Amino acid sequence: MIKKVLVANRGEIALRVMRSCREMGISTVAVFSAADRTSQHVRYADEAYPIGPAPSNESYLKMEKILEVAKKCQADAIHPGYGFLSENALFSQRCREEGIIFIGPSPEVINTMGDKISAREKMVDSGVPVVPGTNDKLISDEQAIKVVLDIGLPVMIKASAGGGGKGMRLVKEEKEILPSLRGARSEAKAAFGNDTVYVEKFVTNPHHIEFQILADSFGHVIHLCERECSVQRRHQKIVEETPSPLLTPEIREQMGRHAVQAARSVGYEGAGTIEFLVDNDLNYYFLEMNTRLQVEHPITERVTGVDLVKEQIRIAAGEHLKIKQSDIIQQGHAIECRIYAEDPDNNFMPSPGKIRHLTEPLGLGVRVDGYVYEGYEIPIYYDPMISKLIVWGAHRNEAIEVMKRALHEYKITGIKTSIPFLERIMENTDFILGQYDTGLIENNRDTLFNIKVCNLSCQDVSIMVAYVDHLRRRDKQLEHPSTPQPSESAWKKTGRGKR
Ligand code: MV4
Repeated sequence: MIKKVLVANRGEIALRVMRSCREMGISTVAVFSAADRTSQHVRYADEAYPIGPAPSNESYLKMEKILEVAKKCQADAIHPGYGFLSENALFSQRCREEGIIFIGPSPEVINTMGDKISAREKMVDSGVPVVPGTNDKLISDEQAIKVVLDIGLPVMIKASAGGGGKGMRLVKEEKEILPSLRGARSEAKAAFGNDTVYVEKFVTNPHHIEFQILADSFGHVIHLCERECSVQRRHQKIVEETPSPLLTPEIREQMGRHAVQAARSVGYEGAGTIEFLVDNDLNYYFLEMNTRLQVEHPITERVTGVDLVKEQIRIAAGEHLKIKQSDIIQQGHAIECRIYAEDPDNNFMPSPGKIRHLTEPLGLGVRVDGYVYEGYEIPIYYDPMISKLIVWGAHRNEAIEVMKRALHEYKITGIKTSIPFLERIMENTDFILGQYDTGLIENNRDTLFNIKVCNLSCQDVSIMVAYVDHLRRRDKQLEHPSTPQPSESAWKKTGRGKR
């Protein structure tokens, strides 16, 4: 039985987890850094304890401090949320040693999936398609060149300890192999303290499509269909939707079976995500597994009706999964927009500060998972995501209309937010047609990064250009009165000059 849960996180996800706890009659414990004394998760919890200074490596990443609080307040379990300690095998291990339930998978599974080479190996063994590439790490320069040329250019060199794009290099030409190898290794060494790298064939213009799975401790594994996460910028997801406009029912079923197979092959327990790269011919390949609850989980909840946090808690408490695969049907269409405290027209610079005014959207089909309130000061120490706007419609076009309406209602002043950028995505033709891949933002720079200094029409601009031309001609005439004017002034053509 789980009667008390410590939530080892902050922001919207801490609140999200506590809401499900409350509905289950489970009491909640918040932990907070010095920067989060006035944060919502502290107010919402039944108990709250300080765990250290603002920087996360002195607070939310301090395993022993968090375990000490959990023991002192007699929490039965710890929910890690996402980020921070959520995919830390040592933390899962330490919880086990202290007799506290870690709401997530075992340290063994986290380790296997955290190492991309061993994850690939497991998938190959269990018949889940992986991107053509090496099953072993690269050793010498000579071997690396041979392996790359065997696979055939272009390839990607990736860090085995990586994920999320760090320590990754695209290699298009033979002469780039060794410099890219060195670059990937040194980046991986700096980021993960491990310079092991491997090679995969490069998949051009891929989609990023992931499958949600749930697995109990009795070997019962189901999937809750996919999330289309191809709207990304610098490996950061911006918009997610389900169902994916790309998939057919047949491919969805096949991918779902492979996702279940992937989870089963490692003895997975809890909620997890299998990421796939999908090309335009609907070939799909296992990319990596995320052994945590994900930011974008609400769109899956919206179309399947399953509360993923409740299921995580029940599985961790040793209950049998009551949902069968045949219970899972995608109803309608859900879209999530991530709202960041960033200035989209200034290279997405973080925009921390005090929330002056806040009006959140409401109404049919709208869910906001957030944590900020009027007068709240967003700390600079953590991720700048302030909320997630999740909408539902009976079909995709309706969901887009609900999203546009909800973004229009959303008013946040005092800081810059990504809302105007999200509104432009909702107006983008490729997005509206559902014909996009991971290149969407890059391919639509002109319209998405419409950096306006002021409201000028083409007519206004032509008048300004003509007037400047007129002034230049007049000055020339004053300096050299005898010079004949070559042609009619553009100013006259606009109809503003002397006739
Ligand atoms: C790839 C790829 C193409 N081919 N692997 C980026 C993040 C990391 N998790 C894996 N990534 C990619 N791996 C092969 N063999 C293209 C990407 C990629 C990408 C993947 C998903 C979503 C957005 C992306 C943006 C750029 C590159």
